Amino acid sequence: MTLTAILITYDNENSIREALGLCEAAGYKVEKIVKQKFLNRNKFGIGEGKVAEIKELANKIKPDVIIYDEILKPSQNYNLASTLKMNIVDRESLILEIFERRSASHESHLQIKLAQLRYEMSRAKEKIRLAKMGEQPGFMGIGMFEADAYQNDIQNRMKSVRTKLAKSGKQRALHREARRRVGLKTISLAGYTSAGKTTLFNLLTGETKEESPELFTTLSTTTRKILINKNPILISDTVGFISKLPAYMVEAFKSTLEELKYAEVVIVVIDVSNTLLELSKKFRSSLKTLAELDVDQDKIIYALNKCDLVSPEEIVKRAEYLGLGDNKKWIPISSVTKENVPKILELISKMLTETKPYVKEIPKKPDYAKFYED
Ligand SMILES: Nc1nc2c(ncn2[C@@H]2O[C@H](COP(=O)(O)OP(=O)(O)OP(=O)(O)O)[C@@H](O)[C@H]2O)c(=O)[nH]1
Ligand SMILES: [Mg+2]
Repeated sequence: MTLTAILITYDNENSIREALGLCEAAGYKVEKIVKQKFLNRNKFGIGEGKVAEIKELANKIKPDVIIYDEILKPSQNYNLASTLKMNIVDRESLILEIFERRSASHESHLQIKLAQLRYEMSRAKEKIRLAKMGEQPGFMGIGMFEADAYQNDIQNRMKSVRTKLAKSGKQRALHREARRRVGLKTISLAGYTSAGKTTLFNLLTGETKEESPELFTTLSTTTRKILINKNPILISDTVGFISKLPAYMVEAFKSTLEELKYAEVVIVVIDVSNTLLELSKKFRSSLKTLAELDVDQDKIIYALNKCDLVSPEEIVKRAEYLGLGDNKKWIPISSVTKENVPKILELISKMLTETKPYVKEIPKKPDYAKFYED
């Protein structure tokens, strides 16, 4: 059964499109879109007048939930939910819902579990704080002792998930080390969700991994061996980025995204068919995430993918707009028509001969463990 929703989002085409994509990926049917210039107001996120309007709308449409395309503070969520008498799903929990629906591997299950527990924890802390200040009646109808027990329980569950994740991180490190020993180099595909990473991956490897216009199609890293100029190379496909993703979600996905840090070459796949505004927003967001993951700028190649949809002159303009103009490491490609794919392989090959395999001693206390500490 499909759940229905009223979507509250920003008043511009790109935000609306992305929000609709997220709703669809999470399995909601949007009955009505409410557009707002500001979603960061104090009490409800939106103005009080608008809340009244939405209440009326909700009475008429009777959706299952209200989707709010911003990260709401727990107090704002509470205020909206209690005034509208409806379940509010903010951007953060919407993304969590998608990840939960899509996750297939054991590791991504764990990562999502950790992200959910962190989400629950931040809400619990805020609820308890408000209950202490007397601003909210009780804590889910239970007393302070139970509230403490509840927090401890979340903490314990987080600890157990972290231990399991650290274990799989360790496993990955061992695999990397083994690959390094036999001199295998790795290239990784990264970029905003729906840029075409998996389509390029499938083209290069002959794989048939799922590619789709839906957001977050890929949620776990896949690695395959290919030959470039007769040299065996490993190539991996990774989970896509998205803007306004809370830092702890990047944290939760660190052990799979970590592959990017250790890869000799990172191909940042960009959907060049996006509008300029969208293009720069996604580009900035991707660079920010790569920086958070400690990925060295020098080993990045930019693949301006979907060049079959844009004229060559326009592509040059867009590359300049992104500040890539003088950078020699960008190439327009199409993973569908295969245009310039041999060219990008050549560039990769050249970079690989110039780089030494990423050498890193395994530290005594593995550094990936720190990602899962509080
Ligand atoms: N026209 C055109 N479409 C493309 C190209 N590359 C990918 N696509 C389409 O773009 C959509 C997204 O492609 P995916 O490969 O699933 O994108 P992704 O980056 O792996 O996305 P996530 O796994 O969600 O992060 C699909 O519908 C592809 O068919 C291209 O070069 N040209
Ligand atoms: Mg993909």
